[in-house]
Amino acid sequence: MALDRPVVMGILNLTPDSFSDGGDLPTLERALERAAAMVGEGAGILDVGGESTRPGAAFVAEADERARVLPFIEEAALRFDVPISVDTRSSRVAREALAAGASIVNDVSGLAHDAAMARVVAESGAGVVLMHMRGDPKTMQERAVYHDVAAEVEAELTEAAERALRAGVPAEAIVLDPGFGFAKLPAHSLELLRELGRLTRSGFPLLVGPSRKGFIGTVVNRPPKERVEGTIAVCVAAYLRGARIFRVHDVGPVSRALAVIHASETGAGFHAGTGAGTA
Ligand code: HH2
Repeated sequence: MALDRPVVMGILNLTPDSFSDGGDLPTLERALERAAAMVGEGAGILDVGGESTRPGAAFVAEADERARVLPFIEEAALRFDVPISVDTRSSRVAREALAAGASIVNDVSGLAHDAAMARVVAESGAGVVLMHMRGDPKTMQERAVYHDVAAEVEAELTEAAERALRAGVPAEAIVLDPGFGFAKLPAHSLELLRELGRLTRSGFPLLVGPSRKGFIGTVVNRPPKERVEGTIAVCVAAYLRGARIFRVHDVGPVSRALAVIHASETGAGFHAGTGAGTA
């Protein structure tokens, strides 16, 4: 996937227990309204999930996950002209989501959780986001031990990409993600952000998902919904270090921040005279 401009991926958590927005979208109608608002504010991808993967999150039965995401995907695929990504570790949920209209699988386990996932992705021709983590959401923080976090994340993401390629996923379908907050202490996420440029050496596009996360909270000392400025700061820094896809809740503010830094870096997307003022 060659990306010459930043793409914002809007988060739709259809879960009761996500760390920042659990229970915010209790009905299909509310979720579709939120999705429409996100597309209107510049989302280039909608990422829908039915399982919270925050540290310590409870296991979700596959039937519940399917019931949460499939009706939304069927309807959203008809209404919106942007790709839909399904945030799942389950190959069955992924297969059904792709049949319902999704075209990207966002697997926070990097194809390690479900042995059939790589094949489902390869056979469907879907895009795939391979995120770095260790273990599963219940135990991952115990495994947040690194000598050189960027080098270890790079090596483990390379293994995930090799798993995908061996299963027949084409290289152009693969996107890598350092997994901020997954099996990482706040200091690890901040160091990864500083060293993010090292992860572009693989040649795969880079996605980041810092939205409202705890490593931002430890710096600004604010609850999740008041971490938008911190999220923007991380996205802009990540953009400058080569990230091109940004998974966030606050689509409008992040899209506008990225439009400015992208215009400054490339001259693209500059509409002279359309600003509210000239000061
Ligand atoms: N973070 C979360 C979930 N999915 N996917 C990718 N690719 N990258 C991420 O950083 C990422 C992700 C966790 O955040 P959120 O969806 O807001 O919360 P929860 O897992 O509690 O639903």
